[in-house]
Amino acid sequence: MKTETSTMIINPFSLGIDLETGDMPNATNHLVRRASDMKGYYLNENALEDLIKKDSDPIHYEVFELPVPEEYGHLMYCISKLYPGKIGEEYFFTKGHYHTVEQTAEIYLCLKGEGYMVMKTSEGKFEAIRMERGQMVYVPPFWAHRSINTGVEPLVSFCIYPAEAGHNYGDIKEHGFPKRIVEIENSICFI
Ligand code: PAN
Ligand code: ZN
Repeated sequence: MKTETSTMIINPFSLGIDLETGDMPNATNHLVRRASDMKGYYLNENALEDLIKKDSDPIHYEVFELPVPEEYGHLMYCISKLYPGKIGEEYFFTKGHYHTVEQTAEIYLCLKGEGYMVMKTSEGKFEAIRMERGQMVYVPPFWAHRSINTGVEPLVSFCIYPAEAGHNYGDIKEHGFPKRIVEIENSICFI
């Protein structure tokens, strides 16, 4: 890990974020994940293929950021916007990841929508915390995390984490989380 002495000095700045919609007009980085980027993540592969064909590979979620140096001492921040919907019975979710620097935490402040943050550790612990407007979720160091939209509007969160954290998707792509969230007879169920 880099030390304080290698932290780049930059000028202070500010930017506007629409707290109702999550819009960040000055964002310069825009990460888009489409349905086709989610192959291998959902239980019902056929339902995902149908969605990709039927809706011309729709956007699944987006991340907006105005980046800072990815160094110890700086704080990265972004807006995460996860659209509503289901693949089969399973609610839309983000890929989910561990931070590459595992001893880095993250704060999610939910601005819009409703859902859950599911989290796990490599020792087998699992947690699911409800997300709704005004609710903050603290993801401690060492916890992999994925947000899941169980509502009918986009699930929008403002995220802050140490800028050197990095993203490690490998374990989640292969093993997922201990529980999935599905709709059964109009109820949200963990399976
Ligand atoms: C978030 C996530 C964002 C997209 O900014 O990166 O919600 O999810 P995936 O990265 O799992 O595709 C975050 O947790 N950053 O560390
Ligand atoms: Zn993260």
